[in-house]
Amino acid sequence: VGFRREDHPNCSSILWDNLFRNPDKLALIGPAGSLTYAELVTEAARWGNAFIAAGLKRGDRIPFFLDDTPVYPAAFFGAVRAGFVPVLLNTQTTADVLNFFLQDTGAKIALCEAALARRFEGEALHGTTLERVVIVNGAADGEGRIAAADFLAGQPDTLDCADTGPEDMAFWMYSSGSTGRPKGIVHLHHDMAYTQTSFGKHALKLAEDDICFSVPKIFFAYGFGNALTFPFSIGATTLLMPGQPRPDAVLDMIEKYRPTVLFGLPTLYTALARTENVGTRDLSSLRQSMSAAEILSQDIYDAWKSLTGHGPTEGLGSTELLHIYLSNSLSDHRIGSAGARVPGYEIRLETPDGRVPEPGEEGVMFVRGDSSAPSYWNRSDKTKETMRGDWIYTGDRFIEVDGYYYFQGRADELIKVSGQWVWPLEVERCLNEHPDVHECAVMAHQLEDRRMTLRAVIRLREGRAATDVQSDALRAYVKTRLQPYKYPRIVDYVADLPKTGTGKIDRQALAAMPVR
Ligand code: 3SK
Repeated sequence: VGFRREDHPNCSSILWDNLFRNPDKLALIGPAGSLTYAELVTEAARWGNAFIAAGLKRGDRIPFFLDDTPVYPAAFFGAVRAGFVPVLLNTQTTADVLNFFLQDTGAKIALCEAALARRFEGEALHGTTLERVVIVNGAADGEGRIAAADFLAGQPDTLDCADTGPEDMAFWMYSSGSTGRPKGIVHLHHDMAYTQTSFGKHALKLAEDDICFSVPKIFFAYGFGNALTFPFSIGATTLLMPGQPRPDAVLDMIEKYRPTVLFGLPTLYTALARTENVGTRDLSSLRQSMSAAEILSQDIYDAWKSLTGHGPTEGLGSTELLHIYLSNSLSDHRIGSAGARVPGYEIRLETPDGRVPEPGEEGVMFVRGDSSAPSYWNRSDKTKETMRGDWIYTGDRFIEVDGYYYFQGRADELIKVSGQWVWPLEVERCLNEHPDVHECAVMAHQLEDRRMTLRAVIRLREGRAATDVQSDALRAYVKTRLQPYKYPRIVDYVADLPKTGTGKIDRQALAAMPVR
């Protein structure tokens, strides 16, 4: 893709280059405020200078426990330009995991959203090296806390770039990981620019007059690219929405700020498409919608298309690769496929016995591309499992047809029920097609006698009753569409499926929920 690492010694140039290109253009808009590129660069410079003045050393980590407001890009770009390493934390993190993050990063200073400040004390701070918490978008209370306005007071509004190189550590994100403790994923200074050269340029094709609206938050690699890397790389505008992205609030934002490109997950499109009176909302500003991270069903694709005139373009990425490496093209959607290889990435499928799959046979996916994280922080065991030479082992099983890849589930998900093998994902997809099902998750469940069985957790559509008759009807539906032994033995109902901070179905939380 014509990418030269040496051209990207510090990722802050993605923002700073706009000073020469279009200083008066709006870089960001939203309920928390608007800034032109010149104003955003000034803010970023003040943050960088404040971190230097606080005594941080090159490579020191700075945890960000922040919502999506103008402070996020300002503090991020200021920190990386000054040679520090922001660590983008999921704001739904519980105190025990937050404590692990703070210990793992060895941070002296962290940034915390005022509205989340109560979560950033007590158990979360116990035994950490933290000396100061900068409270953002609100007042500071208590020892060791300082309000951002005081932290930034008197700081110069220009900032020299630290003497970093393309291979230096730039920022981290933590994997949410389905099991075990999260892993710190280390990204380098050239990685952001690589995602722009690959996905941004070849798949997304933004123009300078685009307004990007990423409902997934900046701390999630998908949101980070959508809200910062891609719009700033070409001088477009990003719309930042703080707070809970409730469907009505997202629709209000679209009507008020008129974004041209929407980024979401299938759960968002499902919720939006099923919002009462959505047909009366003005979605005419949207010319394109992207979906990633989970599989998009045909009915949601169709529903979104009838509302906006276009179906969501589906892709798949990972935090290890920083952004998307498989994508449908904007003009050719293969529904049910995560897409084709994005230019700049190589894809390889491997069968369990190490072969290239025969046509129609599935294999586990490996991906290679220059935005891949070289390692997990302090986890040589996990680094060896995932980073295999230049290749990243994804653990996702796919079948390839005509260059398009179809997700078959995780490599470690196969379970034996009544002596026969079942992939839970196949059952989940089947149940999702039932007209009474709004959303569902199907997973393995271990019975008291240690046998494995299949459990479905279902949110029914409005007005459908969670009765034994309904459960029997759903089981019968699966039995007639798949091999009969694949029906879910346990059917549980919930008012809403729990979601991770990144908007995916929280399967760990579901597994911990008592069975009815
Ligand atoms: O889950 C995904 O598909 C994804 C996409 C882009 C960046 C990061 C992730 C995890």
